[in-house]
Amino acid sequence: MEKSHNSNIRFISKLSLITLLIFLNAVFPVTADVSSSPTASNVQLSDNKDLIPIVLSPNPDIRLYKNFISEEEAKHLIALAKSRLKSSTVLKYGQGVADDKWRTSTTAFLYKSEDPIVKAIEERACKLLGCNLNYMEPIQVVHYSKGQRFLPHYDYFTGEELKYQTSQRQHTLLVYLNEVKEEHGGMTLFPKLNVHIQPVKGAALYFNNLDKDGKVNPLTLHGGEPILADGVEKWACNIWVRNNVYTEAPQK
Ligand SMILES: O=C(O)CCC(=O)C(=O)O
Repeated sequence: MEKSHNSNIRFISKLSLITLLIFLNAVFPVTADVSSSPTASNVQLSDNKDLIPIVLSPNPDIRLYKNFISEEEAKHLIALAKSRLKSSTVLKYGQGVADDKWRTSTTAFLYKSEDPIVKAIEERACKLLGCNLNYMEPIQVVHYSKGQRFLPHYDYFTGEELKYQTSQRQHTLLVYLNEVKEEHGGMTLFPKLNVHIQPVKGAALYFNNLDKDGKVNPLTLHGGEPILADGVEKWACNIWVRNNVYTEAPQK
């Protein structure tokens, strides 16, 4: 009882704004149009997972789903990624380039449905998001060690970068593959909303990068805070779903 109470506290920032949002959400259920987002109620997935959203923000639509993947699945993704890690990149003229002013982590690109576990995770994400598998980019695993971080940025494409894409990134599902203690940093931060999420193994952070009219939502600005201690790691994976069929090679 005490343990689960503490873990809930870790999920949700102690800051008053979040507390207020959660309170308001409980008292006045969110009425925002979420037609292009996963359903706001519990989702029963085909593999019998019952995912219960914790709503962190109605606009942009940000939710946390505990136990999106199992411990074994998290271990498997980390094992696949370990030998493939390279400096993480950001997009410049349609190409992924390393830029340590912004992003100092490492990334491993998985292949689409490369094995049954990866395929099961992709299909679970599709079921949750109500999307077609061919709208999804290949999963990218990210790894941070001490001092590594990703400054606040958008997942959607803007300005020049749009020219190099045939679709926009609509849904982000950031799945935490290990737990990072609060005192060790590594939070995902939405600075315009004052929302912080501490990584908890197996949990998936969902947010919709587009608003209900399909326009990009600047409130989705987010980043990964630095890891603060020697020997501490953060592992996560990005599952991005486009607003149309994904045709490009994986880039960022
Ligand atoms: O590491 C995080 O918490 C955020 C990662 C992120 O924003 C990204 O990889 O695009």
